[in-house]
Amino acid sequence: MSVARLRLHPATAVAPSGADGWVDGVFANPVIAGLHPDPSICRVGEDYFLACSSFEYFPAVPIFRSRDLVHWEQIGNALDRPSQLSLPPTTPGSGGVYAPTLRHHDGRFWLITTNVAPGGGTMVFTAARAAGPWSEPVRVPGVTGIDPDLAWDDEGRCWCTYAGVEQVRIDPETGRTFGRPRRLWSGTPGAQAPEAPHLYRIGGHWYLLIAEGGTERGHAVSVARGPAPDGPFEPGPANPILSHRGTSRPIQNTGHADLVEAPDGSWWMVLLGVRPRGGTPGWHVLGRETFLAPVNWVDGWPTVGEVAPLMAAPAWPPHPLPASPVRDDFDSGRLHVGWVSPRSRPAEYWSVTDHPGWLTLRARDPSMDDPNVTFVGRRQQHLACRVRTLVDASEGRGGLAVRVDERHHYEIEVGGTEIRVVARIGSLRSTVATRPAPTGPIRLRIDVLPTPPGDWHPCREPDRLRLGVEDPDDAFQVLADLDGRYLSTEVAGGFTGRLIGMYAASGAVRFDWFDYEPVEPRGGGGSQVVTG
Ligand code: 6LW
Repeated sequence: MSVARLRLHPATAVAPSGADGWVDGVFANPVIAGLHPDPSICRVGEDYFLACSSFEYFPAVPIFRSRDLVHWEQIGNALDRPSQLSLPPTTPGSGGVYAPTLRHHDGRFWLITTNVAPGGGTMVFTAARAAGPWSEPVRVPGVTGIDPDLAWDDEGRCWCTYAGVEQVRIDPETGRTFGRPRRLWSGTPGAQAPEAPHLYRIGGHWYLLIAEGGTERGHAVSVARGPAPDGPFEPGPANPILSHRGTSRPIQNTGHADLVEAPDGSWWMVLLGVRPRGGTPGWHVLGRETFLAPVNWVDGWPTVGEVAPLMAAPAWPPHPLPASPVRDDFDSGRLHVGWVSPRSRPAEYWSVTDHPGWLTLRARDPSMDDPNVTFVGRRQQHLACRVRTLVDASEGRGGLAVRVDERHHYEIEVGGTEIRVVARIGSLRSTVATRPAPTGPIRLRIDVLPTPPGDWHPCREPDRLRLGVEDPDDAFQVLADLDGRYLSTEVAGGFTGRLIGMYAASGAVRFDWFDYEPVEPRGGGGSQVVTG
């Protein structure tokens, strides 16, 4: 690895500017920001496809496409019909759908994943197009571990390798398993949680890439190789090939990786990482995100250097995407693929056609504390952002919420004659501010403001959330200014991050539009450009 200090224009000293994460030969990490962990990638011709975990959210398993590995567009969700996935109200936060593997084989896309919710298990789905429609699930009851992988050998036999690390041969068309699962490799002696295996045939070897050390600060990627898909496997000489443990690097918890070869023969790794902020122990608020790093081969083993916020771009030209629009006007007659809801989103509880041009939400459970609250949200994907909505609560009660799970959320809501800010932190619930509500639709707003890195103190919060209303003259009236650490993974626990969205807690609540506006350069801090 070599580290070069690029002479960046002062305005771009933190990261390439604007929505484009690739400027002047430098790309910005993460490449898919916000709650998008456990990335799995495959390439078909010139296109790359990627899938992520989605936990208790529905629709599940977001699918992305890219032409250049840096710019990713969400093209669907693999599990977007209730017949494919059931997440009952007993599904806890961070339960549900874990780490998928996405592959293209024999002219079809294959996806294998685990629903850890009651009644779930290992499931295989197929699709002619990655955008869907995806098939109904084929259940694989003989695979009882998380993080299943699919790999085919030259005889067309399919090997399913999963956390532990164990392996069993399966028929992915029927879900039948052949023989008993076998322990393949336990990773580095002493390291916890050997998981996230991916098996590849590269050259004359079969490589087994795994994560180990747990998905927290000790997370790491290690590799082994052998002559056949079922081993025996010899650990790599330089394991772990990637870990940021014990470093002060801005990206932490690096692990759970997958490899892909580009058409030019270069190799790349997608992996999860987090961006902790604030004092000690550091709080990450966006969940585990997807990062990209170049892979070099040394003596037949893959190696990876530091995964940095700014890295030397691939050798091919960028394929940028149009910037995401700030506003969703709810005018298209359907919901964008990025909108998700906890556990389920029954058709009778939401509509963009009842009141054309408005999203109407009908209450189920009565508050954001409840598993089946009617909440439609999107991932918070930027450390600094501004979110606004125009809400008509004349027939109900609801508003704008930032949610990690049922026990960790802040919201500003309108109901009756009052606007109120509610904070739920663990078992504590408090109305922290109230104000009389004017008549007619009201503009609610939440600003997320990260603490500047220079403002360090051992107890400094990662960010602050300001919740309030916009007056007719656009002035922002802040009702509450809350510490963001309580909506972080380090406080809430689990595997997810923040969602921001709209909810109805009673009656019918209508939203004319929803704005999500990043107010920062990308890249998450750091001015060094790292090359592979
Ligand atoms: C996933 C496991 C992990 O199944 O976290 O970071 C679990 N790695 O591999 C949930 O995402």
